[in-house]
Amino acid sequence: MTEHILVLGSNGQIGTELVTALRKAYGFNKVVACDIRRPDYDIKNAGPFEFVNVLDKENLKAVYEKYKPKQVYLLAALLSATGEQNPKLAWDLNMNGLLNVLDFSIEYRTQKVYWPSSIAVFGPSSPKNQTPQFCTMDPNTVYGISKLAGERWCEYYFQKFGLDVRSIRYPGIISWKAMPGGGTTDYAIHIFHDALKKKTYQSFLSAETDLPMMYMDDAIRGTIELMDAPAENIQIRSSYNFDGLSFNPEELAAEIRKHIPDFTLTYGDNDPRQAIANSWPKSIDDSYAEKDWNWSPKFDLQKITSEMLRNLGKG
Ligand code: AKB
Repeated sequence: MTEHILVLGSNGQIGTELVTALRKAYGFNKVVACDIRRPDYDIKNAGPFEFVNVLDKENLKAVYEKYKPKQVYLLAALLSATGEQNPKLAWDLNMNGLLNVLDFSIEYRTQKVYWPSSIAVFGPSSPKNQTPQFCTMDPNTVYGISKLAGERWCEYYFQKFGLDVRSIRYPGIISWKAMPGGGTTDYAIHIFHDALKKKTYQSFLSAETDLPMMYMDDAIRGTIELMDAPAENIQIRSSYNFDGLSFNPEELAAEIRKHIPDFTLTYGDNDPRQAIANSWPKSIDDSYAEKDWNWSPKFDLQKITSEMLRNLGKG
């Protein structure tokens, strides 16, 4: 085993920022960005990069063979909204991508594996407010179904093979560096782009759709804190509930108006993402994350709004 860390799916919204954070923590050349697509930046001058398709076992094995990674982060996935447009591909990528990574991580004795789950594992029969870690789970999107099945596989590989795999159920992640990749929570990013460009935004979710959300800086810090925690503290081997804050489009618009007073928010109708949002929790109880690895978010709605507008306003 070498000191290398692989980030599979490194060009996405989370991967882009996770690679930077891991390189800062573990060394620039130790973190290998891997994606099926060429990144926007100049590959030659930007630290190690490999073209990897997690569904292509030969290709994936060759990267494990080359780096013998001590840690692997698997972020390649189809999200809730795009998953519904292509359910079979979403299942294949989200499920077989995970199984390939779990298998090679055992074969190459990878010390730790990170795989994100999502609030999409919950469904219409799950409690809506302060949704607990353990409760009825009946996801009705292919994304949610694949994440719930993936959680069970992660726990199975931990129990059966001793693989140290760790996971978080991400809420909607709000960030400005890279665009989100086809989720139900994406309105909470698009709204900032349009507020700055056009002073108006048409939301695909209705005014009072409360959803759990988190600022990217908190999500990255939480992910690395979970991975750095002593193994004996990690009591949940499926995936941890992980909370930042909850808000709805109307509350977000009100906060944006403190900076852009003439900002207007309108609402579309009949968007299929509304039904997905309606099936998800409004807020999350993450007391296991708090207890096991001291999780505590730092960004509230005020801070997120000013950071988003400040950073996007520069560009
Ligand atoms: C999505 O909306 O699909 C994602 C998620 C909550 O996992 N952002």
